[in-house]
Parts: sequence; C-alpha cells; structure tokens
Amino acid sequence: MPASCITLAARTIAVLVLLNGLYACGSSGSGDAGTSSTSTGSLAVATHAPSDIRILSFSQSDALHALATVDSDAANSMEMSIGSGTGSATVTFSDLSTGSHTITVTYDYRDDSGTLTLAASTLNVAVSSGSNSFSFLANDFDLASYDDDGDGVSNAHELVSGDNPRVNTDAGGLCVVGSSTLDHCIVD
Ligand SMILES: [Ca+2]
Repeated sequence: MPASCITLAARTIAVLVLLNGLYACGSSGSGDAGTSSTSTGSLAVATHAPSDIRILSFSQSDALHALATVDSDAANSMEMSIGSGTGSATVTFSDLSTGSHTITVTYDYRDDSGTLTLAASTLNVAVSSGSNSFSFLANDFDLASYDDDGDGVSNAHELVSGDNPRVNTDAGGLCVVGSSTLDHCIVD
C-alpha cells in the first residue's frame, strides 16, 4: 500500500475517533438532563370490595387475603392490607417505572383445605413520576368465574351463604342424610 494511502487511512480513523468522542459527550449531556426511561413513581392501590367480599371481611377476616401484582410478574407482587368490615384493600408500590402497567388484584380465601380464589380484576394504570394512586371499584371484580365446584354459585357467595364452595351439593351431587348440606340439597 502506498504511503499516501496509509496516511489517508490514518486520518480517516482519527476523524472517526474524534466524531465518536463528540457523539458520546452529546449522549452523556442529554442523559444528565434526565430521560423518561429512568424515572420512577410510587403507586398506591386501593379497592372498593364487592359486597360478598365485604361480608367475608367482617365474619372471616383471618381467612381473607388480597394480593396486588404488577405486570403479571410474580416477583413484583405484594400482600394488601384489608379493612375489617369493609373488605377494602390497600398497598403501595414505591418504585415503579413511569408509563403504563397492568395491576392485578386477587382476593383469596385460605383455610386448612387450601386456597380458593374469590375475585380478581386486572386494569391498566398510568404511572407518572412522583406519587400516584388508583382505585378498583366493586364492579371491576369478576366473582362469577371463580366457582370451584361448578354449581353455578361463586366461591365467595357460597362462603357467605355457609355452603361448601368445594363440594357440589346440587342435584346429582353428594347429599347425605344428617349432613350439614342436606337443606341445600332439598332446596335445589
Ligand atoms: Ca360454587
């Protein structure tokens, strides 16, 4: 390769290195000014409980639990505080990235037999930098889909009624004379 070509190549490389350095400085400058990708905000989530959940919070508060989950990520899930007698649940996420998130709230009933899902709702929430709050209304929750014994009555309503949400006692189900479910069988 002729010497002139080597010199040209060296100069080209020098110019590219210089331009790259200037570009890096520019990027750093805008980053210092703050970009939305690095902003975070807190989000206080609250619920207005459906009536069956409200009744359960009064009579069986120990068994009732509520969980809030961000973006369906199990690692970003928190137990909510439930008001006795109101069923209203609250929790605050302190450090969410700004922008749109999905928040899922699930009410569970836990006893020696396991965990029953009673109600759930997933809604989109916009998070801005600073403090944010969002409320789920009673009508936002789906209860009817949670019917473990498939008798057409929701788990939550069976618990409120004193029935066993894990055993279908409708016609065709198990009805035993002397059992606590007998009345339910006859009515149905
Ligand atoms: Ca049922």
